[in-house]
Formats: sequence, C-alpha cells, structure tokens
Amino acid sequence: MVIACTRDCYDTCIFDENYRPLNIFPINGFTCARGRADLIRNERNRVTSAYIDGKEVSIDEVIKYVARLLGEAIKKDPARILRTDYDGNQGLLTWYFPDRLFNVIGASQTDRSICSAEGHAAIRSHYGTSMGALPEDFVKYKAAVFWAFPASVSAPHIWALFIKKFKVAIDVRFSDTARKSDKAIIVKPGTDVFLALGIIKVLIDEGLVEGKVRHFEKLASYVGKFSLDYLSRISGVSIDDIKWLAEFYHGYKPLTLIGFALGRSLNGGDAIGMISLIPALVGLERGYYYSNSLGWGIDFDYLRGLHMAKSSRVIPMADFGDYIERGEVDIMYAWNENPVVTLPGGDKLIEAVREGRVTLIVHDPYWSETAKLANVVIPAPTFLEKYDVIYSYWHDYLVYNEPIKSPKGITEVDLMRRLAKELEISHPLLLEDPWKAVDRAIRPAGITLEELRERKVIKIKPKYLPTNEPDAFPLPNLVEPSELSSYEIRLVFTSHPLYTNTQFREVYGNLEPVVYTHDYEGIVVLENEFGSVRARAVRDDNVPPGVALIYKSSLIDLDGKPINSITGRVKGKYAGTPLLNGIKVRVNVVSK
Ligand SMILES: Nc1nc2c(c(=O)[nH]1)N[C@H]1C(S)=C(S)[C@@H](COP(=O)(O)OP(=O)(O)OC[C@H]3O[C@@H](n4cnc5c(=O)[nH]c(N)nc54)[C@H](O)[C@@H]3O)O[C@H]1N2
Ligand SMILES: Nc1nc2c(c(=O)[nH]1)N[C@H]1C(S)=C(S)[C@@H](COP(=O)(O)OP(=O)(O)OC[C@H]3O[C@@H](n4cnc5c(=O)[nH]c(N)nc54)[C@H](O)[C@@H]3O)O[C@H]1N2
Ligand code: SF4
Ligand SMILES: [Mo]
Repeated sequence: MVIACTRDCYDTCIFDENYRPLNIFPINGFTCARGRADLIRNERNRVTSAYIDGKEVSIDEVIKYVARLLGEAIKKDPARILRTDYDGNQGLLTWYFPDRLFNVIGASQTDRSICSAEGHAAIRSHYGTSMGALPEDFVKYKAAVFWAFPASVSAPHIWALFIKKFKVAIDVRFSDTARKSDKAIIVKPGTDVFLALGIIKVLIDEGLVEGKVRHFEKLASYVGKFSLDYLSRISGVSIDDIKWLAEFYHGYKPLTLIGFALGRSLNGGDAIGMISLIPALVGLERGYYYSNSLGWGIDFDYLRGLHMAKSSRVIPMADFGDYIERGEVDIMYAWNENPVVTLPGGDKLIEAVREGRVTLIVHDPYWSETAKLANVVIPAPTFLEKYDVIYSYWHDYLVYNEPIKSPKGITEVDLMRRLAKELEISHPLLLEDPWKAVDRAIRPAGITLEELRERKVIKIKPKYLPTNEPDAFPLPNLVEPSELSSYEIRLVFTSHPLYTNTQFREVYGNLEPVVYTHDYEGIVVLENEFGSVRARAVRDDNVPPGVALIYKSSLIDLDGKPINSITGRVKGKYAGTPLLNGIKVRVNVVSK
C-alpha cells in the first residue's frame, strides 16, 4: 500500500503504509517539513461536522439544504452560481471529477489561471506541448539554470538532484536558492523577457546557435531590433552578465527550470516563451522544465465531463473580486481552495457574505478562512482518508492512494452524487461510475485502473508529440515596467518551507504578515489604486531596493484583511493569469 502527497507541490512524494517516504528515484527516501508533519496535522483544526449558519447539522440535512439552495438558483439563473476550486488536493476524484455536477447544472467557474496556466499556454504556443524534461533527464545535466524558481524551498526534491552540480539562479532578490547557487543574476521585476532576448541576441550575433527553433528568421530579425545596451538597461542585468549567460548556455548546456511564479509577473508569458527557446537554440531537445502535467495524456476534460456539459460562464480569477462586488454571483460553492485568501479581491467576498449578498458553501477538511466565513460548511476527508489517483506535474509516476486513516466527513464524489440525486438530475455524467471515469481518463496514459490497483505505483510513458498545432510564432509584446517614484516598491511573493500556500498553520502557526525590504522598517501601509493593507516591514539585505518580498503563506494583513485586496485585475496575455508578482505599491511607514 502506498500514498502520495496530494498537495500542490512539484515533488509529489510517495509514502509507504507507515508514512515513510519511498526510497525510489526521485523521492529518494526523504520528505519535507510538511510531509513529516502530515499525520499530526491530520488531527488538528478539522471540520468534523456540517454547519448551516453556525448551527451543527447532519450530513443528510446539509445535503438537503444545499440541494434546495442550488435548485432554486438553477431555476433563476444557474450562471449566478459560481463554483470555485483549485489544487488543495490534486486527486483525480477530489479535484476533477466533482466538477461534473456544476457543468451539468450550467454554473459559472473561474478560469483556474492563477498558477501555471500562463506558462503552459506560452510554451505550447512555441512547441505545441508544454511537456519538458523528466527527472530521469535532469540527472544527465551537469548544470542548471533556476529561472524565477526558488527550488531549494518550492521543490526540495528537484533541488536535491542538483546539489553537486553547477547552478545559476535568476531572481529579483537573493533567495535561498540564489545564495546556494554558484552564480546569482538579479533582474528587475517583470523584465525577464528582456534578459531572455539579450541571451538570444548574443547567441545569434556571436554565432553560438547550434539548434533549431521554428521561425528562426523571424526571431532573429525581431531580436536584431534591440541593442544589448537597451536590453541590459531595462532588465538591470549587466552586458557582461548577459554575455556570460549566453556563453554558459553554449558551453555548459544547462537544464533550464522555469518557475510558475514568472507567469504571474509582468511580461510573464512572453518571458516564459522566450526562455523556453534558449535551450533549443543551443541544441538541446526538451532542455527545459516547467510543468509536465499536460504531457501524460490523462484526460482531465473527460473527468470534468466537458465532452457532454460545460460551465455557462468563465470568470477570470484576476477579476474575481469585481464580479462579486458587481453582484454577479448569488451562491458560491468552494472546494479544494481557500479563495478568501488566495484570490485577487478576496476582501470583496468577505463583504458580500457578511452583507448577505452571496451565500457561501464550503467543502473543506480544515477550518480555512473561507470555511470560517461560510454560511454552509461541509466536512471533507483529507488525502490520508480516501481512495484516489494521483499524478505529479514533475515525475512520471501515477499513484493509487489508499486511506490510512478513518474518514471524517463526506468525499467530494459522494457529495456530488448525493446532491445530484437530491436535485433529481439523472444526467449520464453523474450516473457514470467514478472509477470507470478514472479508468477512461488514465487509459490514454497507457495505464488501466486494474493494473494501477494491483501495482499501486506505475510509470507513465510521456507523450512528447504536440497536442495542438503550435500557433503562428508569437513574438513578445514588450511592456517596459514603469518608473518607481519615491516610496514606491514592487511586491513579489514566494513559498515558505513550512507551508503550502495557506495550509499547515495548524502545525507551524500563523505567519505574521511581514514584508521584507531593503529600505523600510516598522508598521507600514501598502497602498495602490485597489486599496491598502497593513504589514510589518523588516529590513533584509537580500532584497534589492525597490523590491518587497512577502511569503505567500502570510497573506492576511495585520487587521485580518487579505493582502490580495490589492492584487488582480491585470491579466496575462496567454491565459489571463492575474498579475501578482511585481505589482507597484506605495509604502507609508506608520510606526517604528
Ligand atoms: N498574492 C498572492 N496570491 C496567491 C499567490 C501568490 O504568490 N501571491 N499564489 C497563487 C498560487 S500559485 C496558488 S496555486 C493559489 C493557491 O490557492 P489555494 O488553492 O486556495 O491554496 P491552498 O492553501 O493550498 O488551499 C487549498 C484549500 O484546499 C483545502 N483542501 C486540502 N485538501 C483537500 C481535500 O482533499 N478536499 C477538499 N475539499 N479541500 C481540500 C485546504 O484545506 C485549503 O483550504 O494561491 C494563489 N494566490
Ligand atoms: N514550500 C512550499 N513549496 C511550494 C509551495 C508552497 O507554498 N510552499 N507552493 C507551490 C505552488 S502552489 C507553486 S505555484 C510553486 C511556486 O514555486 P516557484 O514558481 O518556484 O516560486 P515561488 O515560491 O512562488 O517564488 C517566486 C520567486 O520568483 C521571484 N520573482 C518574482 N518576480 C520575479 C520576476 O519578475 N523575475 C524573476 N526572475 N523572479 C521573480 C521571487 O523573488 C521568488 O523567488 O511552488 C509550489 N511549492
Ligand atoms: S509538500 Fe511536496 S515535498 Fe512536501 S511531502 Fe508533499 S510532495 Fe513532498
Ligand atoms: Mo501555485
């Protein structure tokens, strides 16, 4: 029996029945601070009963109540029901399959753009697939470039494979990864595309191109328009360092690892697209890694039932708060996500629920901020308490998870099916056996459910062939970041080693909202056109002037307000990903 950690994490550790990490490549018998604390966490801060307006009720009662709410709303206008979900648990049955109910009733959805969508779309626009190197390929490289990828924190098993190799980190600050690398290149927020173009320019001008990219002539004539001087000035990277990087690429042929966080920055999609071409130019095939999730062939659309039913409306996550504020949503149903904290404009959801404009229904194992706010709370079992099938966005194992703890609450699949029954909806999507659907969804990956149940962990054969025709070679639409006036800084966010997004505070406590900067100290108000939040500024020499760093696990300000009150609205060009990294704010020091 095995169990994979289902959290939103590159590594997807696999454990034995005693919850010891398996000693197989690339898990290699170790885990992180969260993996070590999962059994303890499982007993804390749990939602153990259902609640309606704060009153404890049975699961049967809550199902009847929610079905009635949904039923009335469907009659009025199903598009005014917004279901929202993200990757609190990456299981095929926990995250994907339950979506069928909401597609069948024609509810609204978010565009699920917040994390990796921008880069997937950008890389696919060049290669037709975003599938990159596998862990097995990683170990063949003698060097690596960690580009906006603080992997020593955000992906400990990826980092471990490069401990003894030559590493370059490209970041806007001296991250732990940058400090542990052999060379750190500090770029100005949102200007990586200028740096990438600089590297491409040197490769072309100095005759260092050895490989092919589609439409090479178009690319060459495009980069020919820029002087190295200009690209250096905008990116803040010296001409010497740009040349060094180009020669390093040519000489060392490193693997390029591109962090998701880049997709949430200015010019993010274009930066990822251009960066992904650099390995090809020096003759490396699949010489990059971003996310492999779309390369396994798993039919996520089938699981969600998109072959038969679709949402009536897609709400961009970047505009989440605005839709709520404009009164476009009456009922919000959230699972596997903590949107009060993690979505732009979460403050608008708090206001709307408190004023009775939105009825919030939450299905979660833990008392998240969203669960605490909700009108209706339904307990969910954790990944240690239910059967599921788990894939990784890095390694190539598919895992059959079996419970090692007795369940608290009702699974996502059971809840969806019981709601459908109560609503008297007998759509074939909702009648299909969930395991049959899983079997169908994993067959294109060359695996049957029967085999997986027997062997528990199976390697998937990746599909490198383009899944879509690459578009007409997209060239960047460069946006130069605006100048900072005095008291203005650019906020960036990063992972904390003890938490996954908002998870794990039941073990490691609440993180104070601290903003690490070069210049400020004391209690500060961070303000922009969307509002203001209060945090504690701490001086940090690893953060250059003009930049401010916040851990993405401390997104509640000193007054209990989501820091995401001041993010959003600006969307990425490829997938609409909200601009989070590099947003400009004014700093006002209010006390020491
Ligand atoms: N300002 C700012 N905002 C950000 C980011 C940033 O860098 N800066 N990062 C963004 C990114 S990259 C991401 S991915 C998002 C993450 O945003 P979320 O997905 O909202 O983050 P999590 O904290 O992982 O929340 C997941 C929720 O799922 C619940 N959960 C866990 N397991 C299960 C389960 O089995 N079933 C159910 N029903 N629920 C479960 C957890 O208890 C938790 O409440 O945040 C985004 N928001
Ligand atoms: N321990 C831990 N691991 C995690 C998570 C976690 O919460 N905790 N979250 C998981 C999730 S949901 C995700 S999406 C991934 C995210 O993991 P990564 O994509 O690896 O990145 P982040 O941790 O978000 O950190 C973003 C980095 O980008 C830098 N940065 C910001 N703006 C720019 C820019 O314009 N250019 C460059 N070059 N750098 C920039 C920041 O300084 C920071 O170092 O990690 C996953 N792994
Ligand atoms: S959070 Fe990541 S590194 Fe930690 S146990 Fe889970 S998969 Fe492994
Ligand atoms: Mo993410």
